[in-house]
Amino acid sequence: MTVLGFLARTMGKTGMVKPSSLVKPVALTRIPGRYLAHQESLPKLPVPPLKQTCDRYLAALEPIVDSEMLKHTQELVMVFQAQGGVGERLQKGLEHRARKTENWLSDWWLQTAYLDYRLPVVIHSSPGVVLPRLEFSDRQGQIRYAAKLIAGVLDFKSMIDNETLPVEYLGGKMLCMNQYYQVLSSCRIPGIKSDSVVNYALNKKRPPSHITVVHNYQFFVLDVYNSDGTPLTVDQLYIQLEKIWNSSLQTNKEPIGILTSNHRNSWGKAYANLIKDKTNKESVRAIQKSIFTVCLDAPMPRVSDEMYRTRAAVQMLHGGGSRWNSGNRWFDKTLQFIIGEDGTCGVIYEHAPAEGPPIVALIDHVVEYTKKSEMVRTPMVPLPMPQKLRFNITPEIKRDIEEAKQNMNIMVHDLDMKAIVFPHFGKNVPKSYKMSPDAFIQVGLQLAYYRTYKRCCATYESASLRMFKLGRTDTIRSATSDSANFVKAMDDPIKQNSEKVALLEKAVKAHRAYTDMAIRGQAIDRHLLGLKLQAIEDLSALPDIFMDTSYAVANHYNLSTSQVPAKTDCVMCFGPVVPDGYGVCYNPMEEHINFAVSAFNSCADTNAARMAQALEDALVDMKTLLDQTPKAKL
Ligand code: COA
Ligand code: HC5
Repeated sequence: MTVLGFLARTMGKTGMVKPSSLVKPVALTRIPGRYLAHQESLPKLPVPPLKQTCDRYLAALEPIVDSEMLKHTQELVMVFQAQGGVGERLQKGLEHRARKTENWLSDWWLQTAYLDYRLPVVIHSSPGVVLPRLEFSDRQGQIRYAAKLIAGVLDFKSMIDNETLPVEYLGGKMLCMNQYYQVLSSCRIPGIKSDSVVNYALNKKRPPSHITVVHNYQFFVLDVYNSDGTPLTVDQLYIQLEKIWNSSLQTNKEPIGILTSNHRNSWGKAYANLIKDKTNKESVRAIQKSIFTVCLDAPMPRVSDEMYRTRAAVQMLHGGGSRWNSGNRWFDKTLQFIIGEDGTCGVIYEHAPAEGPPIVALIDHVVEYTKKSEMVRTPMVPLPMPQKLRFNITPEIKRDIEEAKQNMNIMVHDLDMKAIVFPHFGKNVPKSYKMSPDAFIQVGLQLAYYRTYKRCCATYESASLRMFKLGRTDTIRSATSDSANFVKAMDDPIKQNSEKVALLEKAVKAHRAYTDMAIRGQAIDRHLLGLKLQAIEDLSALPDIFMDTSYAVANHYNLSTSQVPAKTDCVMCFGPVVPDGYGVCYNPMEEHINFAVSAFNSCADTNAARMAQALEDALVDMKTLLDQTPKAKL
């Protein structure tokens, strides 16, 4: 893991208004009309004032480093921001970059957070989404649901194509919609040192008209549009899927897709070798170009109802290992819908092109669509057999597959996951106490961590920067001095409840204030990253503040968290970003909250189930504290 942890990963140029050099190789056209007008009206991401970031950085360190380290860092920061010093010079460089680009951060972010990040995308980068359990448990149910789902995605796609997607808002401000144009017909491509992303949707002349379907590790091209440009109907899709299913009954095929789960450098090398063969190259290209991928998964081992969500979460994140469904994927594909024969359904997506919210908006639409759409059998013209993608497996490719299988199985064993429904309350309770639900949950996480480890840790929460053109995310640092004061007081028998409540309120307010600052482009993390990258471009040596232990501690996120709200009652999940950390994703509904907590089994100090329990207890105890303290005192 790099010093920056997740932060060192990136995002970049997904520019669709002005297409990026990273988004290759098709001829990109400007999207005319509404979309462009909307995009042009968005403000540019600001570069925060240098002194503000320096002050806020020191404040953010207070709860997570000791006083000696803090004192040392204060001195370094003073030198860094001194008049005529290196900070000022870098700041000017950043301001210049901001003037001449649409977004000073987005290319850097894509590159650093994603394309240069070399750990496997599986667990370390790609998030999963588990849909509410479906009622089917056989092949027919699986195919029927897959047909409806595909039709639902195509329905959503028509809104993207026609530019009729409703513009989204956050805090009363319009959001950048660019990410919606990046998720279909796109794919990550491995490289030896760095990856890239291709997007075929931007080719308006001949956009792709097929999806890929994978069953028993065998990939198929399924054309989803009729020759007149209308999408296939649910019953047409059903018939086509049935043909695919019936011609991929053998279960002894090489799981070629598992190559995509490997370390990026290894996969980059294997990829170069794989596509030397013309047939392989064409097959890979067909997957990369496809609008999205549908994985028809084999049933997984049955588990108790209590364990179901956890098992489904890992099926989405990694597929269960080489014996199960891990080979039934192309992990570089931006969007993969997983439909298990046993009714377990969900999504895994490759994170480079987009954040969770656009993916979840698409999922919400598809889930509603599948509820409405009925299969009506109508006579129709026969459709051609979907084309099976061929791969020539040389001994070298076979070796790469075996290596990828082994590594995947190690990762599968190492992932410790616990998905829970927090049943006691949802957004309703914090709201009734006039508190931000998200801030309440984050303070609960701080309490859970403090109770477990008797210390506060660097904590990351994703904040959307989509108020700005091509905006992605910044960091809400949830460990604040105010949250530290509260978590230390909460279990202190000397403290009165009224004092604890006052500290809780203060911590929640501080978190909400940090959130407001972050979504307005005034948080510290992307600014510090920008200054650091500017230094790499301009200077021969990194300024001392970036070589400092405090900076390493600040970027070692033992808690990496994200709220992804959805209308659908689904669970979202991702892996930790440091070896001794937790990944916590939550979807707060009105009266309950879906959480997924991940950790690594190889770390003796972490335990996902224990943290999930600590979180449940913390939130319940916070509510009890509020309930027990007379209103007059609040
Ligand atoms: N009293 C009563 N109600 C309150 C309140 C208060 N003091 N503060 C907030 N609320 C209400 C809000 O009005 C809102 O109401 P709604 O449920 O009717 O919409 C609700 O509580 C939720 O607000 P809050 O919990 O404060 O969070 P938020 O919705 O503003 O979200 C973030 C906060 C950080 C998650 C959001 O700003 C963000 O950035 N989201 C994107 C994150 C992201 O991109 N994640 C994925 C990364 S891949
Ligand atoms: C479907 C849920 C996706 C959530 C993914 C997410 O939150 O990704 C974060 C992106 C960012 O830039 O903050 C990264 N994180 C998983 C490490 C929190």
